[in-house]
Amino acid sequence: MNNIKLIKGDITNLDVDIIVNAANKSLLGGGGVDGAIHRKAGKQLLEECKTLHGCNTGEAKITNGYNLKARKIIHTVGPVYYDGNRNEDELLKNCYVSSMRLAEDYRINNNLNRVSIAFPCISTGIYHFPKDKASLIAFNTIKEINNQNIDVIFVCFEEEDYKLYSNLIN
Ligand code: AR6
Repeated sequence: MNNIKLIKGDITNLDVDIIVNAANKSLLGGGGVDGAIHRKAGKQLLEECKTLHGCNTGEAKITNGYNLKARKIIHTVGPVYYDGNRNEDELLKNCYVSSMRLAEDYRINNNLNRVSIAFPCISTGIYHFPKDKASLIAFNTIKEINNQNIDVIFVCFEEEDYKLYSNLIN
């Protein structure tokens, strides 16, 4: 499992190929990590996002990184967590699967040997997905995909998430 890493901090500072945004269906910005990414990437990001016509829950779309150090941003829409009986687990898993697919497309289309992708803890903020269950889904999905050409970094903004992921990785 040498291609999975964990860091605590702000995803907008990372010098990686791709950062993932926990967006909403409009893809036109919002609070949380989405707000932070749009603020730092600049207005051109919103202009590109306007051309994408939104995104369904569990799916993902890619844009340029603009003023970020990251070359690309993959915007994925996590599920809003209600009671766990509305397909929330599957939809969250789909976010990781869709994002990894786009990352692999990016790698192939640009003739790169490897790419690095950083994920925030999708859906666990404003969308209230339970953090323990979300970390398991994220970690197990990435392990299951097992793409040795993609370096995955889980970025935890909160200490609670960092502890949960540390227990999974070690
Ligand atoms: N870097 C890394 N992680 C962050 C950062 C950051 N700069 N800021 C927050 N987080 P949330 P959601 C963490 O609420 O639950 C937006 O309005 C945060 O601690 O950003 O998927 C969108 O437009 C939490 O662990 O996303 C949608 O409407 C994680 O990112 C809605 O929120 C996700 O929290 C999406 O809600």
